[in-house]
Amino acid sequence: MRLALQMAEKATGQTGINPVVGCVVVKDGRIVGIGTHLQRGGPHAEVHALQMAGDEAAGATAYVTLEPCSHFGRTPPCADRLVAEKVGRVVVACTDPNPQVAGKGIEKLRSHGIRVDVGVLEAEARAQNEMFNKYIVTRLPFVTLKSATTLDGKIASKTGDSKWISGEASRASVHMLRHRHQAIMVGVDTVIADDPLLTARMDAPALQPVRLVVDSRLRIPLDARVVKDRESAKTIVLTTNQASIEQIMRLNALGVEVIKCGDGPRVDLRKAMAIVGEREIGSILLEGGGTLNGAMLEAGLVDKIVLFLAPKIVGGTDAPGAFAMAGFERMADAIALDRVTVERIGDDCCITGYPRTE
Ligand code: AOF
Ligand code: ZN
Repeated sequence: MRLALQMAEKATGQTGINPVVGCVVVKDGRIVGIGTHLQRGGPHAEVHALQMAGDEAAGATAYVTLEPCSHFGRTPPCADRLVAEKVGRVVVACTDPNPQVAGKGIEKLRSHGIRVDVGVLEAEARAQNEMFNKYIVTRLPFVTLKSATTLDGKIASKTGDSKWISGEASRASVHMLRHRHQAIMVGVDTVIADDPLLTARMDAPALQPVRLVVDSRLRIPLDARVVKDRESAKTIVLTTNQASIEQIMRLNALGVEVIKCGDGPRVDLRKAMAIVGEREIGSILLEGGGTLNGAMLEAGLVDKIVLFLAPKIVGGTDAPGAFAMAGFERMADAIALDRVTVERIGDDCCITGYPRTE
């Protein structure tokens, strides 16, 4: 199961809204087949592994990180395939939250007399598909808020200088984070101030997430890099019904899609998430700045926070922070994080956690 999890982990970012899944088939103490779901529309992990196992699958044990599916999706049900191959036993890490499956895969296997054990390395398996787990039941994207701040919580100096807060190792891991999400989201002020390219840049070629820019009044410069660069990734601007038709047409002519999210003066972020979800974007890396971070957090739309804390102090009362919000009067009301982990990356400290929702 550990091997199956490791194989699945490597496919993170490349399966779209689908989960990552690994499968290892073992017969008489030998591994006879291994497989990973590599791409949406492609074979599921079990099919790859059973293909490799061939005749050896009969009577073997299949270790799968996710409950085998029971439905006809882009591919036939894996449960049927496991039955047809006469696999003797199936060990499952966790059940599939997809309402089309949700226990039915396990039931189907058992009804054919196959022994099924569930819950091996369950927590790891569930965490590995945290983005899929949210999307498949809510149709809303899983949002990871990423920021890099100084020890005093600033994302720029008082003059707006923001290059470079975190160290090289942290910046490299941000590119991996981008690779692992289907979209990157920023506010238009970030585009105006930093003119970022918003691509994933790694040693090996990376997958390029869709670029989402939240821009209520369509202030995005037509010569911004996210507009001019049409090759690396698609750019979508999220705006309001008040946006000027002329500006929308100018952006469209440059290959930028513009989506209206609500009638108010600001983008309705909840609506925006629903629209993005409808387009089968199941995960977003939110890279701010402070105003958008704060608004997303206040709206309860942030699922996870990844904060790189750099060991430096820039000061400046007016220097911007990572979360611009009205703020709470009492510390007891502050947004607290659960399941916090701390990792040292170069000289920086990377803090990860999940905003408490209750
Ligand atoms: C498995 N093994 O390797 C995967 C599963 O896109 P489709 O039509 O192929 O189906 C995707 C759904 O199937 C997905 O939502 C999830 O419930 C399940 N994924 N199941 O048995 C796999 N990737
Ligand atoms: Zn399947």
